[in-house]
Amino acid sequence: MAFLSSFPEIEFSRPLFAGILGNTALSMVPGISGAGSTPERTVFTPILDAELIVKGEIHSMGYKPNTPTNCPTPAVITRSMLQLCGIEPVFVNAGMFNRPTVPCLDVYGDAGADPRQGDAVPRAHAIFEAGKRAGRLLSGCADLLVLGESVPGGTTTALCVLRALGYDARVSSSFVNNPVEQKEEVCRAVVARVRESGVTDPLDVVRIGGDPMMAVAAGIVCGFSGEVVLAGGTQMLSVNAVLKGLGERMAPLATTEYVRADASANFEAVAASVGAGAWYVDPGFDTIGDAGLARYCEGEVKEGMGAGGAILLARIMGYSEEEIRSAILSTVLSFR
Ligand code: AAM
Repeated sequence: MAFLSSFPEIEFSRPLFAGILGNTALSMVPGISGAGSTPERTVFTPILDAELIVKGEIHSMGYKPNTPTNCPTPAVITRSMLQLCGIEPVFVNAGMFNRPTVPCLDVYGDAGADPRQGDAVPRAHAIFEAGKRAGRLLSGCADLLVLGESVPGGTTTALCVLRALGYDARVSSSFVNNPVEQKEEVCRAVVARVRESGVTDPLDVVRIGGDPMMAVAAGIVCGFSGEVVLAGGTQMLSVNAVLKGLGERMAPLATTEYVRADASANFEAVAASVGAGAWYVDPGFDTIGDAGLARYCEGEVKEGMGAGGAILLARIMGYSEEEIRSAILSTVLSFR
């Protein structure tokens, strides 16, 4: 594939990147998420991803937000692109178990609970409204908002919400071998609870079986006055599905070729049935010169922390494919 599936015709003068940080208790269930070196550590990955992007290194904890096989976090890619573009990112704390280590806009949400045991996001409606306010606030700073996420376990909650909203979705994974059966087990429980309760409001579906990022991201898209690009894979599809169900505007998606090519998921088909446009970036990690990034092409990590959208942003700001590739490589090497 070409570096970009097509070149976006977006007019903007003041771009901004925002990363939404959130937790779901599901990421601590062994086998669900590879977005961290152990299941227990996955809950810190959003905090460490943000710290890495802001500071270029990690001081607060003695480990990196890499995968169990030490494949580099996609936050390294996001960091390199924001440095290249000279963009100071903003982070939004949608709801986490622990306090972040960099300044964040805070909607005072809670970490998502295990949706098999009760409501995952009891205050979904309230944090959606707070997200709207955050979106209005950011409208004063930018006319283009690239919105990423870091929510380990978030592909499982995305599956729950997409299915409960009626989409024939299969979601991606941070692992090469997608733990499909484990995700289906969670999804069956959520869909059954949604059906029993008879809810139809998409924010009620997020309340029952989603994660805090979804409600906050949907709110930000509603509140922001300029263009928004949802930077992410199947998790950001679930945000568009929520927006569509609410009758609100959707945002085009930007993700990597590695998500599109994931045969265990059906990103393109779901994007088409939701009715959202998508751009795909293929930074050619197989030939970039780093063994960890090369594993993205085999299906490890694939995307995250808005990495695909950050690459797209650098490209539409005028940086060449080679400038982008060499910036990514040098950041990854300095983070080893
Ligand atoms: C975010 N940080 C990451 C990472 N992500 N660090 C390492 N690997 C990743 N894949 P799953 O549902 O399998 O946990 O995948 C979703 C997570 O993977 C999200 O946090 C996403 O941003 C990405």
